[in-house]
Amino acid sequence: MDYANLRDAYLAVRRQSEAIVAQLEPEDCVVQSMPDVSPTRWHLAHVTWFFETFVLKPFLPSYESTHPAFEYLFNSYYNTVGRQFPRAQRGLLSRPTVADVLDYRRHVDQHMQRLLEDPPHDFAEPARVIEIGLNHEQQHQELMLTDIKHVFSCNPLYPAFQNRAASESSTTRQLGWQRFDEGLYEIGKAGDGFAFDNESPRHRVFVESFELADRLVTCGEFRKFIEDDGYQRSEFWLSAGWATVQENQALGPGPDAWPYAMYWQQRDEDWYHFTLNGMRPIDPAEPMCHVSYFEADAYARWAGARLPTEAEWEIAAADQSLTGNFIESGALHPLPVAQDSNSRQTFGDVWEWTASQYTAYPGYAAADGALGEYNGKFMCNQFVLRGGSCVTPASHIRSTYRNFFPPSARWQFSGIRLAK
Ligand code: AVJ
Ligand code: FE
Repeated sequence: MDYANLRDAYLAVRRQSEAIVAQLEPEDCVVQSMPDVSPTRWHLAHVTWFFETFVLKPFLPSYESTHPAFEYLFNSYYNTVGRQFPRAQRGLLSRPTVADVLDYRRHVDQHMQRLLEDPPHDFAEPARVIEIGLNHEQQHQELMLTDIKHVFSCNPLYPAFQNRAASESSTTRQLGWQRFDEGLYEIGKAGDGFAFDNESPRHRVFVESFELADRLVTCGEFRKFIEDDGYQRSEFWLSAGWATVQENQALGPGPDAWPYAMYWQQRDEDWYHFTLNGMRPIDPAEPMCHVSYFEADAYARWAGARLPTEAEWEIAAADQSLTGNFIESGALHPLPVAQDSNSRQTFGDVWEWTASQYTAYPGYAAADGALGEYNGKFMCNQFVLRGGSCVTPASHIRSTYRNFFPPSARWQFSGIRLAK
């Protein structure tokens, strides 16, 4: 990426975050509805802190921080930088205000523009970090939408983030299977475009022959699992998943209530779910969303199939075009695949749980210093998800991209593709 493009990219990504916030009221931006959720205001400040901490402080000698306390408040998890304000208490802060944080963004943007418009001779290292910072802000754009959905879902007024009309209840293709031969394949970062460190190094994997579903599991299909008492039958569940179902059943109604799928509600005979477009009837043809790894895995076992490994997923994705229902479509919700479409829904719509633990690729080493804490230290007790979702920016995703969450997490836009 040349530096003029980097400047344009910087401004575009920063404006995109502000466009999301423009649809919210300040009161929306300060709520933390559960420990996993961060207030919008925190996201806006944290991505700004990233540029201040990792670009301006080391690479722009004239830079002066206007709010030294932000180093502590908006540090997410970088022990190399210093101590952090506790994650679960981010919603306790009424100050700095949303307006203060927007001022902080402008201050950092001005200095970033100074650096980008008049880059010093040895700009390679700051440019590399700025590129990480832009990809980082895109990750937080997805998290802002994911988190505000949870915040709104806790409010009995069920506020809508936007008001996109729902598609008419539709039909989808019969599920088909695509077969892949056994063999030695390569996965991981290829070429010189941006990738996170956890996608490297590219390496060989041997896979047995397998079959992959040619579309995502739908809400209608998942509903059959519910109606077949899937949440009451331990035979489908991993032990840790079964324990999670039991614990959460005690919580009663609300977005965190299991047994039913997250954000689902039954009213009389009809099913509704909460979306970024408000409460809507569930279209049985649309992709199932907001399932945990445990639910995805139990569903797959009930369906007589399994989840794909990340290698299988990437092998199948390698020749697919990088198109799909991303944030830019404006739906902010997974969409059904039409009867006559040959899309496999590989990219966009929902993140697809894989059966692969999130671990280091052979030969992986985290970078030295604070940015080495970005991905590597989370390689324990999480599973890999692939493909991006309807709240992922299109330019953020690629076939080698590895997202990761703990197996009980279900507030992400996460869904199911079957393999066998
Ligand atoms: C890759 C989505 C799990 O949410 O912590 C944000 C993304 N990394 N800031 C996360 C991330 C640093 C990360 N996930
Ligand atoms: Fe972050």
